[in-house]
Order: sequence, then structure tokens, then C-alpha cells
Amino acid sequence: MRVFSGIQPSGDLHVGNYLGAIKQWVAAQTSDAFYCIVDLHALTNPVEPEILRERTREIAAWIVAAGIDPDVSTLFVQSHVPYHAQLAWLLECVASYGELTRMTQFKEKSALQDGVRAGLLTYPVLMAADILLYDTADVPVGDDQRQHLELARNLAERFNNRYGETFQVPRAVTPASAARVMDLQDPTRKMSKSVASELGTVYLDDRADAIARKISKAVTDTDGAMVYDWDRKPGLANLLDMFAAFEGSDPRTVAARYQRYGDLKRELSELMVESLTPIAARYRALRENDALDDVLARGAAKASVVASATYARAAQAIGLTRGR
Ligand code: ATP
Ligand code: LTN
Repeated sequence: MRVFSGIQPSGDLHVGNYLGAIKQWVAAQTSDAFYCIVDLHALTNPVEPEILRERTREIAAWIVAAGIDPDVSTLFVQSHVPYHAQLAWLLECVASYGELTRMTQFKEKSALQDGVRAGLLTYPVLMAADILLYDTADVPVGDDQRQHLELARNLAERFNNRYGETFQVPRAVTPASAARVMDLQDPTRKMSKSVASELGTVYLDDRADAIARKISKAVTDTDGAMVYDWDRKPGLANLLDMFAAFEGSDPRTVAARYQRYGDLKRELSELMVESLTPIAARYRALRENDALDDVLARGAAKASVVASATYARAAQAIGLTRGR
């Protein structure tokens, strides 16, 4: 079963990225899995060229450190495979302006910026191209990407109806717990790479003492009842969800084991440190050697074989090239 997912080199990775996406990628890893560092997507926000270059390599190292074996799955950088941008154009001529302006993420992000880039509007179409190029069945992502996945499905179906059967229609796969990890200081806002919230975000690179401090200061509530309830107690629910995701259990089972928030927080930080420390150690070792450039070049070559065939099919269907 073909699996595809992507992550933007738009900042430092946090536990939301890990639990929502990368941990699932590792679980879904086979020779049929394609994992992509979507550098073209990162251009939707202002970024210095040197920083973008550096972050792209950092993210590649984190993904390998977290357990993606590039000899098993295909790990590559989006811009190294030109078909992503090419297919995105064809799909932009299938998507409507109205449906793109209705995307929640576009509405939220564009409201925070001046001089919004056109790419921020068309970004979900590029994401659809990423997915459709690989005849993808499953897309492991966090909950915030569900709407974008729905668009990818709609574009695939519309293209197929208009031009003949060309694309596999993909589906989103989200984890049972921690599909939406919230900011520790403001549990109504998702933990994010590109919004600075130092105390609210646990980075994969955080040392043990920083993790413990952030978890102990996480906003909860004052009634003290150990109940898993996102509507009434989002701060606590967020902690229980992360606990369950790291432990591989269920948030209600975790809640039943604790009486006091302080005990829960202490054991959650221990569990996080235990899970994240070996990943951070492997990350630091990987950053010290240059083997990753080769890994990414091999990944792009493997990805291009699949992407070029799908692109050729789409170009033929839409009337750009001759039929066979
Ligand atoms: P940005 O803040 O720049 O939009 P991000 O932190 O949301 O970045 P992305 O690169 O957009 O990260 O997302 C990579 C993957 O991580 C996606 O599958 C996304 O759904 C998932 N993800 C991101 N944030 C969270 C979160 N807070 N909880 C769960 N999953 C998340
Ligand atoms: N838009 C996604 C990143 C992304 C992606 C993809 C995820 C780009 N292309 C393809 C899954 C499949 C985000 O997390 N912001």
C-alpha cells in the first residue's frame, strides 16, 4: 500500500510534528513509503535562503534519527523532483479560486500577515500534487491537514471525471491520540513550528530539564479533577493525549491511573525524555557527517521514476502530449 507524507522545513520540529506525523511515518514504513521534505511549501512565508537550506538538511536528519531508514522508505526533497511544481500547475487549473479561499489554514495564516504571497493561497494544490504524483493510498498527517486532504481527494476525482481515470484517490490517516497537540501555554491553539511560543512548545531538541520545566508549567485548570474532557479541560486533555501517544495507550486509561496533576506531569516529562533523548542523540550524530546529501540524492532519483510516470499520464490526459 503506497504511503506518502510531507513536512515543511519551516522551523524546529516539536512533539506535535513527532506525534502527529513522524511517529506514524515510522510505523507505516515499508519500501512503498515516500517521505518528502517540502521545501517549496516553505517559500510561502518569508525565509532567508541560507536558513531554508540549513533547515532542509536538519529536517532530513531528524526524520532519519526518528527511525525512517532511507534504505527502506524513500526520503527526498520536494524541489529535487520537478514534477511536483509541474503537476501543481495542471491542478491549479482544476481547482477553483473559491475553494482555495475557503481553506481554514489560508484564512488563519493570511489574517496574520501583510503582503500575503499567492503561494499561500495555492499551497494546498501543490500539496495535492505531492500526494497524487505517487498514486498514494494513505497519507499519515496531523488533524490540521484533514481539510487539505479533502481538497486533494476532490481534485483527484474532478480530474478523473473530466479527463479520464488518472489519479488514485488518497485518504488521510490520523493517529488515535495526539492528532492535534496543543500549545502548552494556550491549549486552544495548536503547537506550531512557525509561531514562536517558547514555553508552549516542546522541541525535539529540548534537553531533559527544559522538557520538565515546560510540562510542569503547562496550563491546566483549577478544579483538580482528573477527567479527559477536551471541551471543559483542554490543557489536561492535551497532556493525557500526549501521554497516551508516547505510551501507546488510551488517554482515559492514563487519567484513571493518576490523582494529582503534578504526578501526571512529572511522569509525562520522564516518558518524553525517555522517548526523545535517543532520537536527539542520533540527530546530533547525523548532523556531524555528510552522508545525508547522498541519501537525499538517491531518494530524489527513486521518487522521480514514479513521479515522472504519473505526470506523463496527467499531461496526456489533459491534452498536453499525444495519446499513445
Ligand atoms: P507550521 O506551523 O509552519 O504550519 P507545523 O508545525 O504545523 O508548521 P507542518 O510542516 O505544517 O508543521 O506539519 C508537518 C506535519 O506535522 C503534518 O502532518 C501536520 O499535520 C503535523 N503537525 C503539525 N503540528 C501538529 C500538532 N500541533 N499536532 C499534531 N500534528 C501536527
Ligand atoms: N501541508 C502540510 C505539509 C505537506 C504535506 C504534503 C503533508 C505538504 N505536502 C503531502 C502530507 C502530504 C503541512 O503539514 N503543513
